[in-house]
Amino acid sequence: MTPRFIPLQEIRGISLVFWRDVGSAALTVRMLRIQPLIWTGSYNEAVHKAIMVTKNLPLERTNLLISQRDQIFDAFRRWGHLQADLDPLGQYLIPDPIPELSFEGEEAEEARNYYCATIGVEFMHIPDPAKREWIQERMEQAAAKPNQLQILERLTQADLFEQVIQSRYLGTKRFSLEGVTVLIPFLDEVLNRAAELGAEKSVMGMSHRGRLNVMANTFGKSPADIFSKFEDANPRSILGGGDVKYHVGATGQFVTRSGSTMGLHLVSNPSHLEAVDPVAMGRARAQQVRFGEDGQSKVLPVLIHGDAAFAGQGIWAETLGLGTIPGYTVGGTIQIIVNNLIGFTADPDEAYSSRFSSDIGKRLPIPIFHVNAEDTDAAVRVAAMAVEYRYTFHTDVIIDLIGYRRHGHSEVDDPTITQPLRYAKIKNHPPLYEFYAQKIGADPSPRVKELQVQLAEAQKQAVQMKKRVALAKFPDYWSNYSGGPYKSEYEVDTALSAASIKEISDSLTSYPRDFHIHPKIKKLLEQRREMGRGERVFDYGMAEALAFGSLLFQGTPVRLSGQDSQRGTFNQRHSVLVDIEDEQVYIPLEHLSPTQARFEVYNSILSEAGVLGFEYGYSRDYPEALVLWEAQFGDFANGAQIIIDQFIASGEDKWGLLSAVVMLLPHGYEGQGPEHSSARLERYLQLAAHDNIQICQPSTAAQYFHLLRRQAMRKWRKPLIVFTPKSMLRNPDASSPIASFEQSRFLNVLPETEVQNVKRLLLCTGKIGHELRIERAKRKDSTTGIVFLEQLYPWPEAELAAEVARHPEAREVIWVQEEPDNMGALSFVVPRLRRLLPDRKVLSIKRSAAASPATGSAKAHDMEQKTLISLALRDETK
Ligand SMILES: Cc1ncc(C[n+]2csc(CCOP(=O)(O)OP(=O)(O)O)c2C)c(N)n1
Repeated sequence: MTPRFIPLQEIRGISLVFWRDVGSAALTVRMLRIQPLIWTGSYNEAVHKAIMVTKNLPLERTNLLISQRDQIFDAFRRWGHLQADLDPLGQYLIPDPIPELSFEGEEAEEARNYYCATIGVEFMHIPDPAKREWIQERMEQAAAKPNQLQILERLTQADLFEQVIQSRYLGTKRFSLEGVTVLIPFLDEVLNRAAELGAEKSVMGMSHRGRLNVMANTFGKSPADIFSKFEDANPRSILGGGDVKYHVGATGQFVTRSGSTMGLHLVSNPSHLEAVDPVAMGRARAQQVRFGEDGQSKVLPVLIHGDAAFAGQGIWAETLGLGTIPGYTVGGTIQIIVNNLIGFTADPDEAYSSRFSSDIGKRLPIPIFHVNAEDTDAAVRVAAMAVEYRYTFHTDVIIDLIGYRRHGHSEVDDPTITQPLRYAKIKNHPPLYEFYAQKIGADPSPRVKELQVQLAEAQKQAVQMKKRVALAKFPDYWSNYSGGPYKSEYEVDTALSAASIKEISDSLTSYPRDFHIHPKIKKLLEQRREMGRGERVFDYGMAEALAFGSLLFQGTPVRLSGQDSQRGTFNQRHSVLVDIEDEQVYIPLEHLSPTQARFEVYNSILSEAGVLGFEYGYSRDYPEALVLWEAQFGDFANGAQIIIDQFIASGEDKWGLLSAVVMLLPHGYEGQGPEHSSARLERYLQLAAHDNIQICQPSTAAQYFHLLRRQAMRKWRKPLIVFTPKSMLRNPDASSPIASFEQSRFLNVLPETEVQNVKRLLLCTGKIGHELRIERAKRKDSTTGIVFLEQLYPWPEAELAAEVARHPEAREVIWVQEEPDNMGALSFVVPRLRRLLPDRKVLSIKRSAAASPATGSAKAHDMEQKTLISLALRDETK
């Protein structure tokens, strides 16, 4: 028989031919008189090899032979997941007809068993052959039998927990895990395997679905505690504060199968789906840094998602993008989709534009395992594989546990209204523990009875628990810090001696002898050195470097990230020097002294929500560090609004959790258009209550220096929102002499110092104050006082009252702002001034109300600004 010659594909003149074995390939070669390249590896490798060899070979007569077994397996590795049995109810993920898989025979059967059973794996998009082979090898072998009795026990616990709540608290929201209770034995295997590979802790982020179940069954929280939340035992203790039971965080201990314990932390989570992802990652990273070199092995991050949220939420896409970026990597996260094939009432085809909810994950070279959540043994097998993969290759792994949802979205919803057929089917579908017991031939009923008794007992205890269960206990590294209301005892001396300033400045303006510095940076460093010696006034860039340097010297780590933060958007920072001959970098702040603390500065990915969430998370587990996030322009921070609203502003109120994260928001009206003018001060002021955050706008370089040092050095841990300058960065009016660093501290109010006989008092914050001063000098105005409000929140009432009292003749106190009437600090400040100064006339000057913060025309801006300033400096204010 003449072998047929069927080129599968042509690559640069090479025919790729799949053949059953090398012997018959050789025969073909002889018969067709071609000059072959024989290759029996996988299809991908053959293609790769073909491309490589064509560089050196005469092309027309070159052919490549691959065995048919490889061809078959290759097709199943590539497409098998599309024919896998993944949907327990068989409604949505119906196996697709795939022509590439229409093989028959023994080899096809074998491949089908590996790739089209209850595990479907997507991994052929990973370019690294070592990673593909790793998965291939594990998929193409018989599965080991797990401890099935133990698994049955865990499934029974998980299902019974939900059933008991369902019967005791009918119609109360809990977001049952039923339909995907496989999560509990799955997590067991993840944690056990991770512990075997060196993990001592796991930081987990998850949303509502199954959260209470995980708290009870994975974290070991007592069911009585959890049930007491259903009793809502002591509402008076949390009037106006606290959070719902399925959002609060938890700490716990997991006892591994070898008897060791692993610390678990479940990150507090707002309702906003996926918002917790970057926060959990930042927390994990901070904990890894605390461990030192081995940190990535010691702390395993796990994120648990819903299928609709995984596909839909942008913040998750941003977080996924942090994967292997040096400043943010956590060495791989186990990403679990608790996939019930529904999002509230939306079906998968309404929730995602692709077959799988997980498809966004394919943008990264990471594996995605889909598992039928009714094959618990398969899920446990995948759990072990996923963790081993993470520990081998240090990347994320996605596991899509595909099940169903037994009840409505919450237990108050009736799902038969929107998915009647589905829920008719689910009604008669046995719970997973029953299904599993049947599979392994065990009788679960005695254990079911026992658990029912235990859980009923726990519920009785819960009814009697009158006290509200205490909020999270902080780790020891929080013991030196406080939250709550501001107290004057939190003030600290932030001045530095001239000798220290010189010493620090000298090191942060030095670089190795053989470093080829850019001429502009050379000059900048020379000038900074002069500043440090008191020979030149300090600008903001140097004030910030000095603040960082002094803190590092004192042992306070500093971590700054944001887009282009190494250089600084306004060319002001230059924290990383680049050698102009070989692009090697040198970071002076890392070379201050052998005992200094860790300095990190990163150019972040182009994300706001993801990166700010990460830094907030980092600050939660590194209270000793100064952790800063910088927006490129302050306006862009609204891309991170969820993190600001749900964590930074309200985390302490809802969860009792503190953070001293710093947000640097470039702000100021300079004619750069609607999106490069305002950092939306009004938004932060609206979020301010109960001393939850600090909102400041330092108007001089020294004020900025003292503010940063105050934030790091005081024991009071509160987020700090700083409105930072742009044009004022190098402006002499905002520069400071060395003396301002040697004495004093951050002043919440900068008093009027030049004018003695003040008749009108202008009150403002930031750049406009300097512009008013310049214009006042031009006009030789000797009766208008200008006072800067440097801290807007907590409202510095006493300092302000004292300053106004120094100007008894000033009958008018006028708030001047660049922003339109409906923006800026006006609606926050003016009512407070009126209450504080009942015997003075309180007025305001601002742009007229507008829908966008600023004009798009630089000339229109100039005209507006002139009008604003001249209105402020005239008497006829209305
Ligand atoms: C950002 C955000 N948008 C909308 C909601 C309202 N919401 C709560 S749960 C839910 C459906 C979530 O579906 P899925 O992610 O599949 O998780 P499941 O509840 O099915 O486990 C929606 C839309 C929310 N909590 N957060």
